[in-house]
Amino acid sequence: MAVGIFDSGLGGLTVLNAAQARLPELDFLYFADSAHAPYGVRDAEDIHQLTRKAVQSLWDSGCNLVILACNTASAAALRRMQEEGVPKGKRVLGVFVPLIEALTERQWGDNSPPREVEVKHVALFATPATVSSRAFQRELAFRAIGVDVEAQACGGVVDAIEDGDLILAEAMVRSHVDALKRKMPEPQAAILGCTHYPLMEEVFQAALGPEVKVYSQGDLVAASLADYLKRHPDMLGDDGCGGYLTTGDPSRVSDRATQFLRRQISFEAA
Ligand code: DGN
Repeated sequence: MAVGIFDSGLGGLTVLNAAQARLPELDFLYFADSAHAPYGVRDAEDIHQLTRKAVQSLWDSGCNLVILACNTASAAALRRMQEEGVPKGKRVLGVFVPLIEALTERQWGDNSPPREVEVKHVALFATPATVSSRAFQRELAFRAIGVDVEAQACGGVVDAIEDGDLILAEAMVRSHVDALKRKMPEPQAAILGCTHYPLMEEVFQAALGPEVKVYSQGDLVAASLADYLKRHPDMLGDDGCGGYLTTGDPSRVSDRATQFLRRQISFEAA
């Protein structure tokens, strides 16, 4: 009984961590496609193919439900995968919905017309692929009116985090926040639209200032997963067990993951 969590690399561990804290009785099977990370600079077709393959392998390992804990994959592949058809009894979900729900204070099933929300100026920080997909803007516009979104493509941050170079990652985050502020001097809220960025959340918050509300996905996705499983207990499946898989070098990926989560994580070859 394991829930599958997928990311191209380590970022999805921020979602896994929050999900494990909220649902300690569950097993999670984490899949990092480290051999092909980062996805954020790949084209949509490539991201779709890689994501499809990884999700299939999690389904084949007994996970009925797979969370794409990667905004880049959610933006480029989720809708297409769902349209192409998901095997009976299997499901794949992304990470946008809980964040948009929190920002617009509106439930997903609510199909009433878009309405005014409290925050008017929103900064979006994400990978180049997520920003150019405009997926966040689309989902927001579907539910809220009068929200001005300024996006900053944070090239390089994921690579620095994956390389374990947190000093470089911090410097990059500061410079991306400066660039955003030149375009939108007073954001009221900021979306961390990449699951790697919660590892840098304090740096984002410090650079943005205490008055900016920062939305990141770990806890929001975990709460939404708990709610989903309550409504769909069959999605837990009845075989498969938890663990950590990577298409990259397991010992290198384990070292990085252990460094980030500050607890021992051991990856095996996928
Ligand atoms: N963590 C991924 C995301 O949320 O978009 C980014 C990973 C990548 O490969 N760029």
